[in-house]
Amino acid sequence: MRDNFPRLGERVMRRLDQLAVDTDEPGKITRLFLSPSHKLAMARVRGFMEAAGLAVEEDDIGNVVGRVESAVPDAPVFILGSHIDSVRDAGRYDGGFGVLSAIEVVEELRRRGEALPFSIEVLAFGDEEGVRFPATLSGSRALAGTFDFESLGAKDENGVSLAEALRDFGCDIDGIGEIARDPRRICGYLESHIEQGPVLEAENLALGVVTAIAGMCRFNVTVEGEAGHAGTVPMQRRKDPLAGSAAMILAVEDVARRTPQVVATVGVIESSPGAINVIPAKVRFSVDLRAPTDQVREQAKSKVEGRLREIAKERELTISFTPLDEAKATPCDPGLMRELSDALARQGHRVFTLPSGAGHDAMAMARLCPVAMLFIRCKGGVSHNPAEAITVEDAQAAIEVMLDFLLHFRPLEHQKLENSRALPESHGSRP
Ligand code: HGY
Ligand code: MN
Ligand code: MN
Repeated sequence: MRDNFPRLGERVMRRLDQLAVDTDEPGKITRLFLSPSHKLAMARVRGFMEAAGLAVEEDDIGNVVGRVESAVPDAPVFILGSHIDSVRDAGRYDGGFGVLSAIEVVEELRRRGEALPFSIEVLAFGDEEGVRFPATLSGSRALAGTFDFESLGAKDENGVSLAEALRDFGCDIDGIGEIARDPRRICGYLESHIEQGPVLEAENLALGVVTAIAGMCRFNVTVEGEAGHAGTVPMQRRKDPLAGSAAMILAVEDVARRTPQVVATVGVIESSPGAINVIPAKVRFSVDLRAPTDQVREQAKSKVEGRLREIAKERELTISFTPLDEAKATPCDPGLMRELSDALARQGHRVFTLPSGAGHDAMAMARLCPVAMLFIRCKGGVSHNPAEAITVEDAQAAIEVMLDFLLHFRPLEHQKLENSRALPESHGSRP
């Protein structure tokens, strides 16, 4: 931490501790999309943005948008940000760090009276994780103009549809289409985020530049058999979907273990009717499958499906697959990567690049504008876990690098209003 630099990292850490209080599960951090704690977190982030001198709005998909105008007329916009929703029993840095560090950077630019040739928007996206509803990245997809309107009908575990939840939250779903940004006006997106992996720590580095974000697909597998009495049906005559699912889950793991760079996770399983003395009738489990390239991921997915169908056939079970969400592998912009690497070097860091196995809002934003990500080391690479941890020194270093990046960034001529990039198509029809 440099002597002549304000200790912004300390305030970010304090604010992240405050944000951690906005939870739907006291004692844990669980902040799902459009939940009461999401509303609390939006109000808290709005307060931080207003204190930093940003003009703040809340849009109709549950994002908080802070904006500071450039003095240059018709200046393009550079977007910073990340997400404020969390997984269940989460850590306190995933997403929130990117939002609060961006607010610190903008406040410091204003404190110094820096006049930049672009306006800045800071986004606190409300739905990156996709834990409550099947879709993910709803907030950033709305900005990119790729929001899937058909996802409005999808329901959460309580049978509440996304459309109902948005209305209950005070959002106007007819306004979602207006959120899309004009790609001709956006000159870039930079997201700072914890690495959620062990690489930077192993390299003894605080920060790294992301090269690409792994693509992912999520789907449910429903296995149906024959319910029966646990005491009377002989083992050889059973069509047990839970025992079958156990074999299938091991097959998912086996395919991923045998396929380089592929990861696959079964995170949720439900069995019905769910009685201790009843052979289950039906089981549903989730699969989250990722790979650095879409081709490898699609090959692995069809291998998994083939293995599961074989097991179902052997055990006389019926099986069906329900796609939930997909996000394509996303390369970061080489030009922004180079600028971010230069900022790291100027700030005295060894330049290190690495891919992201985790998904991020930058995947959606890449459909709108060039994107870059700055990773910050996290202890043991642990994330999606309350043990997630970063240091104040690394938080400070990230803020200094982001500031340096913005002070040196100059939107390419072609990114101003002359840019002829077509507006991205938006998914699906209105409900
Ligand atoms: O699942 C992910 O990779 C991200 O945390 N949403
Ligand atoms: Mn995240
Ligand atoms: Mn996450």
